[in-house]
Amino acid sequence: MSRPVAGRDVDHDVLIIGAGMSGMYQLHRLRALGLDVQVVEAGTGVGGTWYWNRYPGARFDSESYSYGYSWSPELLDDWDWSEHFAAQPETLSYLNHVADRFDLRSDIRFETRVQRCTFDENANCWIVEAEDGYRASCWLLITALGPLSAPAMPAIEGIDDFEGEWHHTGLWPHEPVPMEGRRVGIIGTGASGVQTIQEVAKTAGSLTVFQRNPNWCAPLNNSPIAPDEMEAIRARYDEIFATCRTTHGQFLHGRDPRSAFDVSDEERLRTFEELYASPGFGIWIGSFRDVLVDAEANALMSEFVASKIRDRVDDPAVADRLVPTNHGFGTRRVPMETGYYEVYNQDNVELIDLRDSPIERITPTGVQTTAGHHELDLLIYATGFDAVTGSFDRIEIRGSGGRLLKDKWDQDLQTFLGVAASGFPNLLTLVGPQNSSTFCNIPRCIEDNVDWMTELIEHMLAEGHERVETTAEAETWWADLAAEAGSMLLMDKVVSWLTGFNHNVGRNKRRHVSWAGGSPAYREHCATVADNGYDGFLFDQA
Ligand code: NA7
Repeated sequence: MSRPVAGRDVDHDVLIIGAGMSGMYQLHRLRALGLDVQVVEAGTGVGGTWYWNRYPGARFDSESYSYGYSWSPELLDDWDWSEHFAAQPETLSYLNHVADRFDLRSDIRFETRVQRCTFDENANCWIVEAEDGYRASCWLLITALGPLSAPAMPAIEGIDDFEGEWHHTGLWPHEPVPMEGRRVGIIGTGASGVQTIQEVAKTAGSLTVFQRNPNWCAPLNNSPIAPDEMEAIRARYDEIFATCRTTHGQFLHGRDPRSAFDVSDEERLRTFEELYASPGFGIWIGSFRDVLVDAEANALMSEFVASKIRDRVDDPAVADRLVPTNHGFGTRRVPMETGYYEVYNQDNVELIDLRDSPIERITPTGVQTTAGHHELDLLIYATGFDAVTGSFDRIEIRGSGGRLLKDKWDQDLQTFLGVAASGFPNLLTLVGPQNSSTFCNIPRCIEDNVDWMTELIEHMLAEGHERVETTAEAETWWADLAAEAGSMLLMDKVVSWLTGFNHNVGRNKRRHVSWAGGSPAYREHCATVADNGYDGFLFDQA
């Protein structure tokens, strides 16, 4: 039993929900302050996204060495990445290694799915209850739920009728799922679908891809890292992380300062070709400065990528279906691929365009579209997530006066810096809504958030504060700023999870779920708030 402030009688000083990358690091930081910290985690192991998303082909789109934690020189010293963009099993091994190296597991309770969190106004603490009967009180409650951790099934009739095997990519089983010789169907062609399709197509007897809207995909250009190259990378870690801090989304790719119209047609084409041949997200976020904000510049880039798709797909009619027409390049999340378009040249792969023939229903033996029935042995749902707020909604979180967080956010999604919500004292949300993390090389933004949160808690301990809460004014200010920052981007007008949509779960209008103003600006706002005595927060005021 710990008593951090004023002899408070609680089970733990801090309880963290989630043992993914943010929960793990937050645990490490707060333990170092001498606090009693308990993490609860629904899974049987650490890793969050990398624990759940075990689908075939899952891997980084960030350079591996820009993705790992930066806070321990020892960890940087003893971990070697084998590829520039590591596959999921390697990342999960890395996170298990971190858990072992820093003895994190001793403070993590696994297989604990939190059901309810209730703020006790009189005792100034949170009561956390889980499905298995676990119940604990804590002074501070920190959510480390991840922005993409509530998998969403499609709203299609007959979904429970299918008698074959089926899986959602975000809830993939731990045991291998055989593909050889089987009739496999997949619904969804976002980042997860694309990675799955290019892998499954290698061995499936047949693969039927049900595509509603094509996305603009670009080559990952992955390669192995030889031991001497890893040594050279290790020697540059300071420089690598310093570079990340300067870019909009903390990736290693900074934007080209030129306009697409500053250069000749030849020079523009040469630049596009170079980006297309270079590894990682450069093609998305390292292009001319106006490509993601100016429709005409964007059209040039889209035209270039469309020509690449047409070059790579043999059948022009199939290529046509793979070229997006309802949004420009980079205005939705760009799935990174390795041989994705060539998959459609294989005899065992068929592309079904759901815009021509929508799915009518799932049947016991397959998928019925308006054009015909597809018999399947295995059906894969790569249909994404109830992004950003979905993982909060699954928990009954009740703040002051018993108000439900879901109701508050359904009514009006407002947070202060993405880390706090008014009416919810002593609740801190790591990488929460309107945080910079969804537009980020996420571990970099996680570290910023955790470090900032840790300083806030240190401040509370130093000042003897028992209670912290943001104000309605502060969150309105931040939500307005987030809306304004997003409005500059072409993607602001496009329907995707980044703009808060998901028709499967009834999210049918624009929501500002993220901070699109860039990581450096986000960090600056956070620093200013702290420098001004945590302006925007009230301490010890009920
Ligand atoms: P996404 O990017 O949300 O993609 C989901 C895909 O599923 C997308 O192609 C959707 O088509 C499709 N979808 C969803 N519902 C349906 C229904 N009802 N019928 C047909 N097709 C459907 O999720 P991902 O998991 O790929 O990626 C999420 C993030 O994880 C990604 O951005 C990375 O950052 C990691 P739509 O485009 O809506 O027509």
